[in-house]
Amino acid sequence: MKIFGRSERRAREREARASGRLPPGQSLTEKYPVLTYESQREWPPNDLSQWRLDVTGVVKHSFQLDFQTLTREFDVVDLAFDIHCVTRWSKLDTKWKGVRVRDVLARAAPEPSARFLITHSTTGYTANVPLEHALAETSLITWEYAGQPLAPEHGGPVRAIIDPETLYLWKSAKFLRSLEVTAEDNPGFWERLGYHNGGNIWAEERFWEDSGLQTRRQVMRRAGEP
Ligand SMILES: Nc1nc2c(c(=O)[nH]1)N[C@H]1C(S)=C(S)[C@@H](COP(=O)(O)O)O[C@H]1N2
Ligand SMILES: [Mo]
Repeated sequence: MKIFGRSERRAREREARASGRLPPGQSLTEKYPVLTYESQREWPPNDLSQWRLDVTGVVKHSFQLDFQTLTREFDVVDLAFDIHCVTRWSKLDTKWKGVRVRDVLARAAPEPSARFLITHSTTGYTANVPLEHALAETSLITWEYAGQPLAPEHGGPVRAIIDPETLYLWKSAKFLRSLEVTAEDNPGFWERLGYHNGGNIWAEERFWEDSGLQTRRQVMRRAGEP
C-alpha cells in the first residue's frame, strides 16, 4: 500500500516550513512513531471501564472521576492540531477526541497559589508545565485518535495532550492517571534526565544545555529544590 511517496512528503515539508508551521529543526513524518520508555508489561489495562482520573494538589475540590463521568459532565470536543517530538519529527493535522484539561481543572478550582500542572501516568512517568499551558485551548484528556480508540502504544486507554503546538510532545503524558496542581515546579521524568524544563518548540528548548544548565542538580535548583 502506497501512503505517501517520498517526494510528496518533501513537498509537504517544504510547504509546512514556508508557511511557518514547521518549528526549527523539525521534519515531517507521515507515520505515527511510538515513543514509550515503559516496557509493555507496565502499561495499564486497555479498558476505559477501569480507568480513573484523580485531580489533586492546591485545589479547593480534589476529586476522582471515571470515564463515564468525564464524558457525561464535561464537553467532549473534536480537535485537530500539529504535534512535535523533540526527536525531530512533526506530524500535521492530527485529530483527537477528548475533554479539555481546563474544564476539568475549573471544577477543581485551583487555589490562588496554583502555578504548575504535573501530569502523572499510571507508570510513574510525569511531566510538568506552567499552568497556562494546561489551560490552553488544545490541552486535552483524550481517548480517541483519528477516529479510533487510542492504541495502548500511544498511551491508551486515556492520555494527556498538553499545548501541543507550543510544547514538545514529551510534556503530554500517556497512560494518564492524575492531574496534580502545584505551587512549586517539579521537573518530570524527562526533565530530570536531561530535557529542558520548558520544552518550547519554537525556541528549541530541547535539552538542559539549551538553558545553560548542565547538571540535574542545577535543574532541580532552578525549579526551587534546595
Ligand atoms: N507515559 C509516557 N508518556 C509519554 C512518553 C513516555 O515514554 N511515557 N513519551 C513522551 C514522548 S517523548 C512523546 S514524543 C510522546 C509520544 O507519543 P506517541 O508514542 O503516541 O507518539 O509521548 C510522550 N508521553
Ligand atoms: Mo518525544
